[in-house]
Amino acid sequence: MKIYQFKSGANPPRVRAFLIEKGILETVEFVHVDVANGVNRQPEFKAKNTKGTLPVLELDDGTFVAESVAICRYFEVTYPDPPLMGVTAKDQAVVEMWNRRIELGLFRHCDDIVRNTLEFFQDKVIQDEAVVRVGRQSAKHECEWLDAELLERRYVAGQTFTIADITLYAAFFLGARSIIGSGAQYPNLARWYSDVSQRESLREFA
Ligand SMILES: N[C@@H](CCC(=O)N[C@@H](CS)C(=O)NCC(=O)O)C(=O)O
Repeated sequence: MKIYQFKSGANPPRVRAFLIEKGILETVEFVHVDVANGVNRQPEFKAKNTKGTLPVLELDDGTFVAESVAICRYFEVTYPDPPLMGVTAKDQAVVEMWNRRIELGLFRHCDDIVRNTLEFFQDKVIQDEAVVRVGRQSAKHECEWLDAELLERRYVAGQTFTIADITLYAAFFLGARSIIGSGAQYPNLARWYSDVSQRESLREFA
């Protein structure tokens, strides 16, 4: 079993953090792909994932699985303990709801800002200042909403740490950290961030 990845970025560390939380990082062989030199955009890599993105899981039967959450799902089913995606039908639905809300909300807005501002993406996407403006405004609204949501919960989806916390941490890595600033305006989000930052798994975001 292999995972094609690179050290930085926001998505490969989501999967590594998930594997560390499960205590199974060592069961996987990591293959480094030279994204800086566009190796992921060349035919050899695109034969594994036509989107050219990372991470990609290669199973022993030759199946390729892209998309961080899909890769995490594979490991959740094959190594159920500790659960990071809920156990009962209700818990699984609640965790998925929160993970999607974070991924389609704050994470996406922060990702939009990064892709539309960094020089690295200049020849890869059409950069648009309007997307950055809307992204900043939307990210701020998401932070306000999440701050209220976290008033009575330790973690994003309830009282236990789940994949939704890893996704929110990835959004912080992408830029939400600078949006909440000192945290004075977002005390619950700041408390959540300082709490989860203690976890060894999240040091993968660097
Ligand atoms: N939705 C995908 C996104 C994957 C993605 O965009 N990965 C980035 C790294 S964070 C990538 O491969 N970037 C290199 C490129 O687009 O050339 C996931 O959840 O894994």
